[in-house]
Amino acid sequence: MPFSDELKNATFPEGFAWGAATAAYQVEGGWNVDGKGPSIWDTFTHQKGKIFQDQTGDRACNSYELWEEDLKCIKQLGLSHYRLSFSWSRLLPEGTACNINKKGVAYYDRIINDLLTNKVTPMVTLNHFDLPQALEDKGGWKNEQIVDIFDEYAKFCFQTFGDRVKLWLTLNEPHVSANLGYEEGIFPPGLKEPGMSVYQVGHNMIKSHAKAWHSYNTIFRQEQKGLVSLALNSDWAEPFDPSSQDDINATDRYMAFMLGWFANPIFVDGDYPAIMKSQIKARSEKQGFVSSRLPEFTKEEQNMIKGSADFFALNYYTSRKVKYSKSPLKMQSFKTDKEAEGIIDPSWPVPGVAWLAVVPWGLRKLLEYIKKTCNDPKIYITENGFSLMGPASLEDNQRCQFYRETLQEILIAIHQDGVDVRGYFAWSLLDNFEWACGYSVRFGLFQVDFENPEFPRTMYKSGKEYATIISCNGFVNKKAT
Ligand code: PNW
Repeated sequence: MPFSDELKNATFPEGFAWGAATAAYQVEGGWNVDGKGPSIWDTFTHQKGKIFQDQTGDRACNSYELWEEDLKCIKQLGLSHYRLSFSWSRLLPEGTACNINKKGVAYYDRIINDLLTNKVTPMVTLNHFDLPQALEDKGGWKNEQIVDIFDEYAKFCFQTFGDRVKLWLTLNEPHVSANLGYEEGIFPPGLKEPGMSVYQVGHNMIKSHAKAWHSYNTIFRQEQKGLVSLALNSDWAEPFDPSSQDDINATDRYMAFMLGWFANPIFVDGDYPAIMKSQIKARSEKQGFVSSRLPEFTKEEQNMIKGSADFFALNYYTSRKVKYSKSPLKMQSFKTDKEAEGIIDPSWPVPGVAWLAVVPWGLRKLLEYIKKTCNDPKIYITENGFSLMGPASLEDNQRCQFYRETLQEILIAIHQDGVDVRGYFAWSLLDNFEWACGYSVRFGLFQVDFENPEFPRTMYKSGKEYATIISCNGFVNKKAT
């Protein structure tokens, strides 16, 4: 997309949130110290053959001990906001409020207070993939009891930290946890139960989110005056062959199965997208199931879920060209239910991790799509980033260009398309433990030297680029490069 002359001097709206994001398991380390209970990621990474070179987050960036170093990074960038997640089992080692770990509370108190002292607004994710192992032992996200247990945890956090934290996300990327954890088995709990658990888990996650939102709304909102949502990831998708009706329909399904699965219940009408319901129902029936493999919400649940978010939190990384892929009925899986295949256009660069084709303009299109399909919500982009294979050079020129182009697309979305974008969080503040890829993939604005026991942080060139954009609230003072 050309960045037109009239927008050359455009700036971001006043009060735009300039952030960077991390997640507890990916940065903290300190996996078994000071009373922390294990999470499913501790269990998973301690098994052989699950993660690149059997790496673990046992130490990660050691942010548990080096928080002050992270704070320095945040200040160097000039961030107005910082997104972190709480380790549920650091706060509640068994997952429930029967046992509260005071040292865990003190750790997050300290982070929150330091941020506020430095005029940085915290945004906190209650659960970013790392479910307490004690809860997994009781069935985890597959067991409906998780809805009440998550609500108890959320209330504990609102009660304990809500006097200072005003931006909350309940869950991170339910699409990713359900698919990678229960369908493909490459994230914990490592199950491969195609076309079944993925929907049950998604269902329980939606209800967990909605119940926690209602607790906030009825018990805490009046006093604390914060906002609560959940972070949804989505690709932008376009038909592979724009003249093929099959590809056009497949693209609709691709978006419905990725974004609509969660966005439609919460932001539209309390229920799954119609095309998702009909597709899974028809295939389930023909496979001999008495009812759809996609669970149904009761009317009461629909009413509880509809409208249970105060803003839209979007994680955007990549785009796809979508082809219709007819799947034999006997094949039962999330992918074959969707009957749509996402393809990376050969002209799109893939500099780091294999799924991440760099398509900055896809973000503008996706923002417009969300504006249209989700009732024009306030949108925070809670993750967006560029990966390199590690260790990566400090001269990360491609990543500099990526941040410039992406932020220009957001400016166009705001000024030309009228999308209500309130903030942007780069993924990530630091190079960190990139889940199944371990430390082989680097997303940071700061490089971390994992070989050095002090885990020194050094700003990449892209960090300087981002800091300059933040200080200008756009590109105004930027000389042509
Ligand atoms: C998101 N995939 O996860 C997460 O929210 C971050 O924790 C993560 O580091 C970031 O994106 C970069 O990966 C994803 O395999 C994990 O498609 C895996 C996938 C997508 C997103």
